[in-house]
Amino acid sequence: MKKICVMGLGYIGLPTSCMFANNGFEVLGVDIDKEIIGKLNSGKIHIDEPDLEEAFNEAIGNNKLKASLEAEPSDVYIITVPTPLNGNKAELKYVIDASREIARHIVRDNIVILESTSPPGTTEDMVGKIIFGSSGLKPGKDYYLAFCPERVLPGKIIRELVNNDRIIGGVDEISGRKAKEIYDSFVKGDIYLTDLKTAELVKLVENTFRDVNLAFSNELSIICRDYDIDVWKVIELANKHPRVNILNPGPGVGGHCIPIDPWFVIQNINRENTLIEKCRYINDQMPIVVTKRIIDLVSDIKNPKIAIFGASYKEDVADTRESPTKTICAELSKNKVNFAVYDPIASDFNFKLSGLNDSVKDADLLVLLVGHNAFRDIDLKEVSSLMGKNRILDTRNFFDPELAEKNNFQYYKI
Ligand code: SAJ
Repeated sequence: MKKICVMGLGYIGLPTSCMFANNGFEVLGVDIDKEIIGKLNSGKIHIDEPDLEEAFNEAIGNNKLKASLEAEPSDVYIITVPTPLNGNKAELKYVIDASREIARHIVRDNIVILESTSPPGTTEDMVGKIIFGSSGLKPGKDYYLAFCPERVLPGKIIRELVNNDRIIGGVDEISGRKAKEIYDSFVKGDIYLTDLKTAELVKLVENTFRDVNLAFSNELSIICRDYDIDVWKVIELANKHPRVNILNPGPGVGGHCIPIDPWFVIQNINRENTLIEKCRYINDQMPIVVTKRIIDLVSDIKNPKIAIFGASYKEDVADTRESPTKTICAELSKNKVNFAVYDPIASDFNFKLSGLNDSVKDADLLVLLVGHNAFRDIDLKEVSSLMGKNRILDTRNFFDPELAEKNNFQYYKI
């Protein structure tokens, strides 16, 4: 049996640790956060994700997973630390720290795998060099080095960890094959082998492709307003073409991957006016565009109140990081517009969260920013009876316009 040390116990590291622990490995999860380590070792998880608790309980129950502040000698080291955006560049300090920690323990024939999303070149030029600098061990010669990015969708992490295809880049062919053997323990999808830099760019390109598509649909939503045409109808009909697949416009692009990874693609190349950069700006503008629309829709009301539905970055997840709602709330505050936010799932939001009734009481405009399934059960009749003016701005094409109008709402969408 092999021992795996997983560095970083966040959204990817913890579920990945559980999968390895439940599929034949002894796993030590390492994190710098004392609170997280204490919580995990007392049998509780700090991440809200379907099926994760069951997987974690199995791993802990079988004594296959432990959490610690420090790494230990292991056969395999996997780095799953965050690589956030700093300015418009990747902040790699956590990758550097994790590599240094691994360098303290690594011996010949170990396997080191970077999973954290990183600019091309990071695995070899940063992880490989740090480990060589401290241990004198060369990747491909003395130990195996690979990059194996995650591709899972928050809300479906466990299912997608098992079923998605994966890409692995190796510093050499055998490193790729060694890493594949490890993931083959639980991955049912196909695993494709390539070189390090290609694998690093593939990960970034996947999210950049989505960002560019989203920028297109968001720009379309603005153009359609100029023409006074329903953007949702345009996209629905255009998507009937067998080779067209436009995503849905919305109040902005959130999360900690799609708005960030495109910057990693262009950060180290000397090019101006890239499509990728323009798309980033278009998507980042959307919360401002939506705020202007909100203010416009209540411009006839003295001291209007806005009820905002949805604080998380997308539907049916609790995560509020990089959520468009945050920017919209900040803009409304700046413009001294009174608002209340209702979200039945979200946690850790920068602005106060209210209950359903408090949020809509005396509100003049209900703005739906996130299409949580839980909102489907809302009784629009009751909501309209509590509101001042009955207006809805639906940024996700979520409500049935006929039903909204039947319940005395003036219904607007983006
Ligand atoms: N969004 C729209 N319209 C859409 C789809 C999404 O406005 O039609 C918005 C969402 O509301 C959200 C943002 O885009 O604010 C991002 O959501 P998402 O569901 O597109 O992506 P993430 O960030 O939850 O997960 C992505 C996934 N990447 C791709 O689909 C290419 C996931 O597979 C990756 O593993 C993940 O990034 C990651 O960790 O990199």
